[in-house]
Amino acid sequence: MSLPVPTTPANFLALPPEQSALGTAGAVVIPAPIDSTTSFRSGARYGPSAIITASAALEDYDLELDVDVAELGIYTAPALEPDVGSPRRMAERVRAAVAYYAAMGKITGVIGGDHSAAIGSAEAHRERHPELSVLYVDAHADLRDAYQGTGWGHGSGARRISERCPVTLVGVRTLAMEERDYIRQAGIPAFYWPPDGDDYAGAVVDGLNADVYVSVDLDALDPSEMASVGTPEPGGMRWLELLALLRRVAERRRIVGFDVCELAPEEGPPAHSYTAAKLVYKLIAYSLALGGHNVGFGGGF
Ligand SMILES: [Mn+2]
Repeated sequence: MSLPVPTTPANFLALPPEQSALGTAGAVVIPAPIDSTTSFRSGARYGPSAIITASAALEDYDLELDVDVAELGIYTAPALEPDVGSPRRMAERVRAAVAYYAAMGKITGVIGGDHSAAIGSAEAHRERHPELSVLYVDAHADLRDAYQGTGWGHGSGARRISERCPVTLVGVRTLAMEERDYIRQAGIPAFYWPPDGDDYAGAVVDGLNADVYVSVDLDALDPSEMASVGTPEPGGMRWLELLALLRRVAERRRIVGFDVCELAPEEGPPAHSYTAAKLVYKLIAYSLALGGHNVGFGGGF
């Protein structure tokens, strides 16, 4: 027997059991509260709980897509336990968790946590989709072979992924010379910010394969709209510019999984935790209601 009074479920979007059960969920949100590899301001370990708390305030109905996102079904997985002794073992832990839910046919969304979570998450999807493209949205290139003693930290995420499958960088506006050299040598497509063409999103999408994994470091956004990150970088993407890009990807390709990383809620205003939660919500809606995963919502968008 359940408690005979209204309650607020402690899951993503505060969904009742019928909309948050694993069996019927279209998407699984996987909290990864890790920040042992952050290099400047830490606190991303508090990101997943801040995102889930803020998500309770989101409307289930998405005005842009004319879709009730709650009806898509979102299961919130138990938070992964950090392995602070080894970023490499942590990457394997994330990979195994994402693989577990992806094998059920779910869209997986890892919520960080620092951006090292992208390594294992992208790898789980690459194993399922050999032709996977990774869209890596970040103010930084994350292409260092190793940084501060590990090659599996948040400064090396795109580098490790690029060794397994194609990576397209978007939003980058600061770079180490080592990273510049690697981009040239390995031929990594890098769409720097601000964009220099008229159709930034179109040019990005044209280079992606049919199945796409989307990895978002929230510092890709401008600090005016997203200050709650460990390494803020001025001159970034605006919220609506990021959404327009992600929507275009979802319309023209199939988003099979994603991560949203680096929310350090104590580094910025509470409003920015809400922004991070809304990005997770938007990625779920785009992934499931547009393009290759369209679950059959009638008309309207
Ligand atoms: Mn970054």
